[in-house]
Amino acid sequence: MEIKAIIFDVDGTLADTEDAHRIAFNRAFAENKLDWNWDVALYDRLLEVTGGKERIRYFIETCLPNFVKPDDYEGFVKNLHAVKTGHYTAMLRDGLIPLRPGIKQLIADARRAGIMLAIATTTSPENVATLLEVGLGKDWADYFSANGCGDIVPHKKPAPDIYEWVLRELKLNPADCIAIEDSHNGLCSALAAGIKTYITTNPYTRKQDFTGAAAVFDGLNDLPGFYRIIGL
Ligand code: XBP
Ligand code: MG
Repeated sequence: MEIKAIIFDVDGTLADTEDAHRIAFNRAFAENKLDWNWDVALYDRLLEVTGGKERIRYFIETCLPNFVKPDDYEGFVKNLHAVKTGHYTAMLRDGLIPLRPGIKQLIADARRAGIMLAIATTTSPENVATLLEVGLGKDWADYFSANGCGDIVPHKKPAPDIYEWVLRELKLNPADCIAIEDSHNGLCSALAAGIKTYITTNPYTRKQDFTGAAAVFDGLNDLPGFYRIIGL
């Protein structure tokens, strides 16, 4: 197989972001005078649902049976999530969330080899832009031929929508691409779009089910080894 494009998940794959997301959610709750606290164990469970707004709704539905929803419930969730995004991007701008080892080199090597790069994530365009501007530099967007983020598709991962959107943008068949993911939901999404998928685990996803993955790594520290396995 000749790899024409590498499609990257963002959260957990390009950077270990989930704890920063968790802290940002907690700051948004405190700022909105809500006595909610998502600790690591609870967040681990809430990660079953992708997307920040969807995760807040899931928490309310499953953990707060007595919560009285405000009249504008959608607006309430949207506002809470916007405040969370503000806290999260501030942490990114403060340089608290570096790219994972090997990522910058992999991107440079792929570009040199003429392989297209793309993003397929459930997180917001704002979060992706801030992470990659800090991690790769101001011209980061020039590196990516498709940038699939957040709410541009109706169904988030594990649905295949975001990967299908990226494939349309790239004008490539699934067989021309590989995906790099960190989670079960991400794997299901990429596989459902027909894309061969490699996993790099992180502390939140290490014990998840990766049946169907082409290979599972605990990181990309050993890039030559990774290239051998993926056939580059
Ligand atoms: C990541 C997510 C995201 C982040 C929060 O999933 O589920 O929801 O946790 O980001 P993936 P937002 O890595 O599979 O894309 O709050 O911006 O949604
Ligand atoms: Mg992920």
